[in-house]
Amino acid sequence: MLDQLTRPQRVVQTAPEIRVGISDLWSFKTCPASYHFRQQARKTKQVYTPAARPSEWLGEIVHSVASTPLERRKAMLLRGLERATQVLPEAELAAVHAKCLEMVAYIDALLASRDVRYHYHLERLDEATGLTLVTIADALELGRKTTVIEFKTKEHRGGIDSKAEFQTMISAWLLLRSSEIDAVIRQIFYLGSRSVHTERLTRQQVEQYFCREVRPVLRKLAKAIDSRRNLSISRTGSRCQTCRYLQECQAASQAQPQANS
Ligand code: SF4
Ligand SMILES: [Mn+2]
Repeated sequence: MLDQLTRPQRVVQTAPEIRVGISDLWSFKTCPASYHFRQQARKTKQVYTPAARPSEWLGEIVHSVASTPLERRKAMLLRGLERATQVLPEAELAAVHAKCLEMVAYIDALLASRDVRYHYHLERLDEATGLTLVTIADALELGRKTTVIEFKTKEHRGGIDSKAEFQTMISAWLLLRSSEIDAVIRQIFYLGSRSVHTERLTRQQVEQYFCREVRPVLRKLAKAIDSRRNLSISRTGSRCQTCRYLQECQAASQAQPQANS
């Protein structure tokens, strides 16, 4: 008994919280190496500059301008275009400018009479894997019909693309886990084609999707982080053409010892 009382207490080490953004998770799901490069870029505080692709600039500028209060929008738009000047030719810059104004006007028209908060932060620990999921929804309408709103600058008609599906299901899961509501509406504004996908998701649908599509990826990621392995697996494919880590990835593969050499 005395021995028990006098024995030094074991210090319980609690593992540091691991926060995973939805885009990080998507990146790990599609190509673990891109997840790894993303983390590296974050650690070294590397500022990401979109490549010479007008579509990337358009996405970045539309998202920032739409969520800025009216009086500061012009400055925000100019700042985005100024950054783009370094890599985009003038004609493409003008097209980004025009399309951005058009897309933001479309978002405004759709959201004019709705009580919406932009850049809405959501997060929650997933007890099953010990990872904390974090995201910022493009916009959120609270109230009786809680709606997760996602802007996509691309063209898309009919249904929903797989990335938007993944993103919005996780946002819905985070919302449902933190509230009593029994359903969430998701709306994807495909700005390039001026089409809107609207769908009501019940708690059961969201839970089922999460268990089937999200938790297995979280488990794999938790294991990979824990063992410090499998984070360099590169899944080459058509996605490499638009991958922002293409240069780093090519450099890393050249540095790998070649078999039979
Ligand atoms: S370039 Fe391709 S293989 Fe390399 S990280 Fe990007 S997506 Fe993965
Ligand atoms: Mn978006």
